[in-house]
Order: sequence, then structure tokens, then C-alpha cells
Amino acid sequence: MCPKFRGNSEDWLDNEKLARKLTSKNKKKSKPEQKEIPFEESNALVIEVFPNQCKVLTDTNEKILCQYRRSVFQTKELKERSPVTVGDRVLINLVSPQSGVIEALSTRKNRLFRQAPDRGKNEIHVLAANIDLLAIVASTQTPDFSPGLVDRFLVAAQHEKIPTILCVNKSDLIHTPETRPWDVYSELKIPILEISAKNGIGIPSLLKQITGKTVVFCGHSGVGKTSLLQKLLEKEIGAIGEVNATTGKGRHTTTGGVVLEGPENSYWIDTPGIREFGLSGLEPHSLTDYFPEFLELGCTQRGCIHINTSECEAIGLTRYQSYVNIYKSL
Ligand SMILES: Nc1nc2c(ncn2[C@@H]2O[C@H](COP(=O)(O)OP(=O)(O)OP(=O)(O)O)[C@@H](O)[C@H]2O)c(=O)[nH]1
Ligand SMILES: [Mg+2]
Ligand SMILES: [Zn+2]
Repeated sequence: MCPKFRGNSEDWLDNEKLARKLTSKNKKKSKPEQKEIPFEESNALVIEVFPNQCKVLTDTNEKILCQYRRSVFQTKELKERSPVTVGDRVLINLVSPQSGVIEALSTRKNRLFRQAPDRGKNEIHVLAANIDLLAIVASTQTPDFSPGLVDRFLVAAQHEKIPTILCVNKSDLIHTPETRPWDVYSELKIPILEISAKNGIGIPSLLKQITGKTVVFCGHSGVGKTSLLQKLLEKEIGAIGEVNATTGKGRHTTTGGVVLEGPENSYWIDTPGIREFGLSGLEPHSLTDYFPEFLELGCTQRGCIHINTSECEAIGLTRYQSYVNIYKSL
């Protein structure tokens, strides 16, 4: 149940019509100031987000449903699809024992975002905020390993200086030590863990990397993000869906990001599988900075942007096609 608000209705996101009416009446009123507060003044962590409200975990360990106060969320240069995201720190006020209102948003240390699908160029979807580590989850097969998505996550994470690991799940399904399409990432010094939620391979090393941290698990649908978190936490946490037997693709079983509490102040975030990761807030000419293996090339030294030229030494590198695809999408 939504908490009932008895104050100024223009403050509320779920009452858009009334809000518009009231604001048009009071046009001369100055804009409310954005309330961004330092971390120390926040008292709760956003653990789940719904269209008009979110669930928070308070510092006194209670789970409370909260509504948003409109004035708290002035738009920034890039409009966000939702007022808060999982991992946000907020200041809440209780309206009743189970419900509250968000009074202010704490300044974020980082945010992992993509272009919001089906919205304008300037609208973004923030997958999570205040992240210590991004765990990009992929699978050896069903669905097939997808380097394009891994590269996009790497660029987005590097843009926000978020450390990253690559978890290649379903390692129980590969039996021969043939060359692996993820080998290129170990050359780039990205920690790779070949793991299996099914038989537990690699789970202890993964635990070592993520304990005590806020870690967001991202990747395509069906790669086993929820299965991994279930294995790590040794309890039921949410639905796990069979992949489609014909296409080998996941069925988008997890539908919203959720923060799960792990050992020793760990906060692990399960996210829904994504189809596309459109990069946002990036200049095409700066893209080479995100492909460290390009930097040493002679053509880079000569100012080459690695697009539409036969003199380019980047052609033939493993991630060249990824680079071109991302460049063109920008
Ligand atoms: N063989 C094998 N199957 C696995 C492994 N991990 C998960 N699966 C299976 O993969 C399918 C998808 O698992 P989920 O955990 O729902 O995948 P997800 O990444 O959370 O998917 P979305 O929520 O749709 O994004 C299920 O049938 C799991 O049983 C694994 O290590 N090995
Ligand atoms: Mg899932
Ligand atoms: Zn070049």
C-alpha cells in the first residue's frame, strides 16, 4: 500500500495531473532547491525501486516503503528514468511505522548508467549507485558469451571509475580447454573468474572478491545472475528462469534491481538481464581511451580514430569490431 500524503500535493510524483495543475497556478514560485546531502546525513539505503515508490533499508535495520518528494529530484543535465536507484543513500522521514518519505538524496560516489531504452537521447537509466565493484556476468554458453555487451559494461564502468571483474558462469558446460573468447580480457588485466552456480566451481574465489563490498551483478538475461547470488547467499532470493531451449536466450526472469545483504556488510545487487546497453554521456573521440590496447598503436600516436581508414593498426585486434559498433552508436 502506498502511504497517504496529507501535505502539499505538488510534491508527489504519483499525482502528476494535480501537480501540473498546481504548478501552473503558482508559476511565479521559485523552483525548490535540490536537496543533496552528504553521506553522513543519510539514514537509509535504497534496496528496491518501483514506479512511484521504493523500498529502503534503514540504518536501524528496518525495511520501509517510501514515496518521493518531487522537490528532492531536480533534473540534472542527463535526466534519469527514476528518481532513485538501488544503492542510493537517502534521508527518510517516517509517515507511519511501515512507510516514509524521502527527504533528500545523498551525493553519489558513482553511478552505472546506460541510455534509457525507448526514451530521448538525454534520458538515462541508472542501474545502480555507490558501487564498489561491478561483476559483469556472462555465460560460457546458453546464452553464448557476448563480448559486445562486456565491452559496453567495461566502458561504462571505466567512465565512472568503477572496478570490474568478469564472471564467466556455467563453466560446468565447457569440457575442452579450447581457446576461450574471454581470454582477451585477462590480457587487459581484468580479473576473470570461471565459475558455476550449478556445481560451485569458483564460488569461494568469487566470495573473496566481493565480501564487504557493494557489488552490482549485471549481464544478459539467463546467464545466471540470480542463480549465482542464490549460491553465494545459500538461500532463496528470487525467481530463476529456464533459458529458451530454441533461442538459448534468457526469459527476463528478474524484473527489477534488488539489494541483497551478504556477510560482513556486503550489499550485493541482482539486476534484470538487459538486451542492449546504449552508452550515454560519452564523446566518440574519447572512446579510444577506453580501449587501452589501442593506445600503444602507431596509428593512435598519429591521431587515428580507427574508423574508415585502411592505414589503421587497430583493425584485426580482438575488440576492434566492438569499438566500431560503439563508436557508431555514439
Ligand atoms: N549449467 C548451468 N546452468 C546454470 C548455471 N547458473 C544458472 N544456470 C541456469 O541458467 C538459467 C537462468 O538462470 P537465472 O539465474 O534465472 O539467470 P539470470 O541471469 O538471473 O536471468 P534474468 O533474471 O532473466 O536476467 C536457469 O535455468 C539456471 O538453472 C550454471 O552454473 N550452470
Ligand atoms: Mg535473474
Ligand atoms: Zn587506427
